[in-house]
Amino acid sequence: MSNHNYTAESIKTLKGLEAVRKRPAMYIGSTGSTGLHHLVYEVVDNSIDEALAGYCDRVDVFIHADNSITVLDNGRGIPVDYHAGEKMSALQLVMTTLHAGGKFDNSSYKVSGGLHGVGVSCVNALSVSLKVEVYRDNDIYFMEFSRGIPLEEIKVIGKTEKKGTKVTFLPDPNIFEVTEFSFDILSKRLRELAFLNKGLRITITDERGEGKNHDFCYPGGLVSFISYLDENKVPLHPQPFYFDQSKDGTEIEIAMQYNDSYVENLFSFANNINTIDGGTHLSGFKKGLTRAINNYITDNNLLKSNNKLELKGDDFREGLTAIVSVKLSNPQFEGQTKTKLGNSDIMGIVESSIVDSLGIYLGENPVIAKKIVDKCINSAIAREAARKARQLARRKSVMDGGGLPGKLADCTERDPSKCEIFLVEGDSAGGSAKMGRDRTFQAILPLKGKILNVEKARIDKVISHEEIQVIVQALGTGFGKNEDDDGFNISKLRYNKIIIMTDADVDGSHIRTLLLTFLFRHMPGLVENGNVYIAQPPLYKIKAGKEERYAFNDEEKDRIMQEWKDKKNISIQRYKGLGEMNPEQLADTTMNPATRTLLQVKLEDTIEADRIFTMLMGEEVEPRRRFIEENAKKVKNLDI
Ligand code: 0RA
Repeated sequence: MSNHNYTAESIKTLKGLEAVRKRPAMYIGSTGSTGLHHLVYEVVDNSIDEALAGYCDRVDVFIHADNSITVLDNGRGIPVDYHAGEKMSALQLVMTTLHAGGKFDNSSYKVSGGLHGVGVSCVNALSVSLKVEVYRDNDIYFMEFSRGIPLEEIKVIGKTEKKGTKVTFLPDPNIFEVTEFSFDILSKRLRELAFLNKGLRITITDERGEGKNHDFCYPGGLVSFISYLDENKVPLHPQPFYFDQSKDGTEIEIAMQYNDSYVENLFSFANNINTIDGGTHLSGFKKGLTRAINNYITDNNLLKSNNKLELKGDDFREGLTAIVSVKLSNPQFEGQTKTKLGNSDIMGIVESSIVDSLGIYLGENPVIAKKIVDKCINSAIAREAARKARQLARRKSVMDGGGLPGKLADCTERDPSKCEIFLVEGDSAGGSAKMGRDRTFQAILPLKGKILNVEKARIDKVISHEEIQVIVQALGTGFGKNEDDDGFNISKLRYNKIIIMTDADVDGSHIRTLLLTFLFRHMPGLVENGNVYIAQPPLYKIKAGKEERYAFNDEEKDRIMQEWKDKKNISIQRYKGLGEMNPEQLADTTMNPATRTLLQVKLEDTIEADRIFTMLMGEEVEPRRRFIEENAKKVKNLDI
């Protein structure tokens, strides 16, 4: 530092990075785990920009033993020449100025830039140490920074034949609440990036502990992505449909495949960012899909025997997995979380391109086209049946009076934000729960037996299932697509917390999974909004004389046994069912907010969640068998 010359410019850049350190969340979203991992994406995005510009085909990421990260690419290398206007090297400028990247490179469009797109200088500002090596013109250039401040001027430290950039950084523990990287989180995003940028090889190596390594490279791009998403599904046609187009600096890529399930699975990306709230590219895709298939049906007169049937948008997407990825030079992201694409011209471009290309594909593949059209027609028939079943259910509930199910023990509070409902396995536990609850704000809905596995059932069957009707009535939200007359509406939810309470045995797990499958597939809004919880009843009661303790897992039981090792007459009761507890015990251990533990169900990764539900609950037996074989060793308490 002592021999470093401060210029007016370097002071200016310092001010910029100071702002990042003062308000890190404004730049990287959070200072928790999400923000920490975002640092890696921010550096990787620069490498991917090099790949998109055609100069880089490999990115290697390392998690070192001390939780520092290295990102190495074989791109052009960050420019190193002296920048007269700014009175410092280009490298220093890139590393210390917010949004410096574009200054050098107007010709190639920057597309990545991450969700926050703040650049590598933010990573620098938020790292205790950042070292960068640039391989350019046969020299190795080096600079080191601490909290964004250069430790010395740029220097050449050796010769090389390589080209590229290597950035190694250690996140600042004064900024981040968490400083441990998750291999799984990084690996998932890097895999996604490899799918989205076909042919780019991305590796990740974990040097901590036993060490781990993944190597991703997909020459098939989105087609490989579809195969990954639908690994556990039965496809309707062997190869995904694929289309790409590059015009006026805008690139559109679409891959889709129908499978024999009833689940619609659409993913959209803009500049490699998962636009979870969709936007113009996704709307354009949906419109184009509807038009293309409708054109085919009309041209081939395929609705003749069913001419009263009206196909709706949803009908064209039943059992469809599709990915829409666009790359454009001026993305406009909208919405609170900036995950919705707003560029209006994209809608028409995507729509017309899919109408044309899918139209040609259907024309050239009549056997596949017939399967797809049949699937759409069957969906419309089922939707019509579902509408009738729903009307019937509504009429029945009106005749029952009030519209609330008879077996619901409702609470007296009317403000939903204060209310909770327990979905309880079995009448006997339901009875204890009713006696143990605080009736002012806790409602109890006992469920008999196992609800329908909705993963294998079409909407008409789901709607006709009695236990599901009872749940839907109690929750008050309605269910299904919003565009239907009586679709899911979260503002009508009658309870802020929906608590699944099942026995701690195999049947209980099954019932919980069935309930979660229903909620995830048909009321995903509740999961996204954090309304769904799992009750944690104790596994053991440990008694010594008059003293009683509860243990919620084996470790806790062992700890209590250790503490009590000098006591006499210790007895352990393993609770198999909620019904074995009396109402006060159930209330104390599992229901009373002051003493209970609840697990909140969160949806962090929609892609992984879909794969798991399909694998556990879907038609294909083989993937489930593989999963059971791989995981059987981990099972501790299996009571058969
Ligand atoms: C500015 C301009 C150019 C490349 C880069 C930055 C660049 C940054 C990073 C960060 C990690 N890897 C990177 N690779 C490249 C263009 C360079 C030129 O025109 O030669």
